[in-house]
Amino acid sequence: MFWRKKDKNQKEYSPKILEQHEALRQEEGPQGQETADKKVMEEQAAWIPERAEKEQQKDISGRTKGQDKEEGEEDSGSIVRDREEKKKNGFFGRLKERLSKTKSSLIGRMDALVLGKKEIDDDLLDDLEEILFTSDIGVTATQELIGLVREGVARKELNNPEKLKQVLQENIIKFFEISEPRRGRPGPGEPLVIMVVGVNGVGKTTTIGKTANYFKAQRKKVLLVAADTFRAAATDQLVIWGDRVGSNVIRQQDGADPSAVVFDAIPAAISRGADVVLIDTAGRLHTKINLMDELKKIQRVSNKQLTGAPHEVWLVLDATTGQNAISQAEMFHKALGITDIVLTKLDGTAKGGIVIGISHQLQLPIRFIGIGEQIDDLRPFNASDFVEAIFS
Ligand SMILES: Nc1nc2c(ncn2[C@@H]2O[C@H](COP(=O)(O)OP(=O)(O)OP(=O)(O)O)[C@@H](O)[C@H]2O)c(=O)[nH]1
Ligand SMILES: [Mg+2]
Repeated sequence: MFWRKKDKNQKEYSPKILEQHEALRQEEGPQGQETADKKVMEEQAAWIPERAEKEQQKDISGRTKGQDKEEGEEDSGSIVRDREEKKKNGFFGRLKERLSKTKSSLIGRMDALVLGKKEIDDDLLDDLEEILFTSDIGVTATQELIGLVREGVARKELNNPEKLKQVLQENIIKFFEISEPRRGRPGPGEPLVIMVVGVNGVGKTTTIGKTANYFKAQRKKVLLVAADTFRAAATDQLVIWGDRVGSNVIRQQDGADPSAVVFDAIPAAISRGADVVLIDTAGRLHTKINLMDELKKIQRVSNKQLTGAPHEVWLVLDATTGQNAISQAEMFHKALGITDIVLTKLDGTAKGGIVIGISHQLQLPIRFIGIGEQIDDLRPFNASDFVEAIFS
């Protein structure tokens, strides 16, 4: 655990916490005073001056001040280079670098396979099938891709092994063209309520922190809801993110009913004029209560407090778990009706092909991908960029 609690008499306060609560006092008038004071004490308990000092050394992108270049970022150092171009290259370069293990697993082996080959024969197709399958693309997507290649070969449209990569690339991009899920939309003046689910440790809380930062950059007022009340310190972890991105966190004591937190949070979000509400949930319960039942209850309570909420249910999946992610996705989708997938930890895994398999098999969109632990290591998913980063 990287934070620790402090005793209630400590004198030091996080400037950000004080700033947020001053805003709360002003918003809610004298009645808000008591709540705000209580929240200052609670949040203060989770704040560590040493860590905050370290955070201050970092700018909002999570980089340490003075460190203007990230590992793998393509920056030739040329001063005259066009700024936009540099930004784009840096952005894409970083994506490419973070996906490098997937690239060498999939494309490295594919290049070795076609090297020196003059034609596409059955042996070559069998080997290609094995490469695709062992890159976690999944059985269905692999079979479809091989089927398309076989058809092209049979029709004599495809005979050059060198062209294989291009054909696969084009067809994989097509796999991502799926129909939009049935996401709800908030009414005028209502907040967009997003419930974030997934098994323990996949990166739900981190994704919420990064997403809050993403929405804040679009000038949205974001409210975080600590509905993982089962794991000790889960709320503290969310409060640290809230502090970092400047978003209030609605919380109750550990062990409280998660639905009760949501029951209070939604009217609070409406009265405070929040644009986006992100609900953090548990990945595993320490009680006999079934996780899916608990999550369904949160859905029901949300809908009771605001018709149509949660408007979106994001399933967070850890890419390093490979094929297991597909079975998790099926289970959550069946119980809760997932609207979007967030694939985390794509950095450092060779199993990035799972992105293709999951989206294709479940016909669900990949909304964001996580490519690291920093605040800006969450990217809206773009199929062409993703496929190009792997294939180029
Ligand atoms: N490398 C990498 N690590 C990540 C990414 N996303 C999350 N993590 C790390 O994964 C670990 C677990 O993340 P959490 O956000 O606590 O996961 P969670 O799903 O909320 O876990 P529970 O609350 O226990 O269910 C943390 O160490 C995160 O920093 C990512 O995209 N890349
Ligand atoms: Mg969590």
